[in-house]
Amino acid sequence: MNKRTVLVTGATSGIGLATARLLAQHDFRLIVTGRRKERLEQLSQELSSLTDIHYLVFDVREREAVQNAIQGLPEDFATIDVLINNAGNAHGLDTIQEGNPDDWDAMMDINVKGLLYVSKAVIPQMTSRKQGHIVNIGSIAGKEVYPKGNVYCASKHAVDAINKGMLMDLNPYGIKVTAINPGLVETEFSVVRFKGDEDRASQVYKGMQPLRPEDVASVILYTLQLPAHVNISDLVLLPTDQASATVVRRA
Ligand code: NDP
Ligand code: 8X3
Repeated sequence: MNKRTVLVTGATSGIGLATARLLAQHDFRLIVTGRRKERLEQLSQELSSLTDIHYLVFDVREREAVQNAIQGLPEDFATIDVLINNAGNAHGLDTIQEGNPDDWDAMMDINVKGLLYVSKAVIPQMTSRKQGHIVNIGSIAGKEVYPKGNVYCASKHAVDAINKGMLMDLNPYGIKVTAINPGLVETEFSVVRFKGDEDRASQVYKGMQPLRPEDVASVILYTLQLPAHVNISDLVLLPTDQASATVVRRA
């Protein structure tokens, strides 16, 4: 079988980075994206002995830049077999009355509209080939709401709805659509949420064992390796220490 080409958004850190590293070891060619060019350059160097890799620098919020980058891919990377919509973050953890509208904009623009823009740029080639697989990284926050999670939860509930909609609309084309919804994963996520406050970020995982980004990557790989007639449409992945968005066993 020919190697499939996978486009991973948000591959400069956390889940996206771990996924790129794992897929490179398993017969996938890679297009990695993000805003931090130096990290993408380093990753391309790191993985180039394992697989063909190409990187694209864009902010998923910029619709035209997304479209131009994907349309401008060199010929040998132009056919995308798998899209992993991973780029995203939480910005702030505040009550609705205290929330910062700039944070709300960031979360809706990146987690929801950015995912749509990238999907819009990739889906036409999948529908025309009647083949493809889209993996959307949602969250336990897309299944439940927790105090002060309001807008981040709304953005991930939107991803949940978009995943269901994609599954229906792309069904006639034989395209697989998968949502992976992790609970607590220790990445740069909380550092971004708390605007660089590493002490506060580390408190999120205090006394419990969170998922590692590699754990999520291994589940993504599993969904990509299933036979052609099998699709995981929606999966929640929690650390053993976590039972829901708000129930976490801590030492
Ligand atoms: P990280 O902060 O470690 O990684 C986030 C990635 O998203 C980075 O590569 C970043 O790249 C990219 N990104 C963020 N904003 C933009 C943007 N505007 N344009 C392009 N790329 C962007 O966090 P995680 O790995 O944890 O997060 C990955 C996904 O997993 C997110 O969708 C998150 O919501 C989800 N998730 C995370 C959980 C967790 O507990 N960590 C749990 C459940 C879901 P760059 O800054 O270079 O642009
Ligand atoms: C990230 C997990 O619980 O911080 O999506 O919302 S949580």
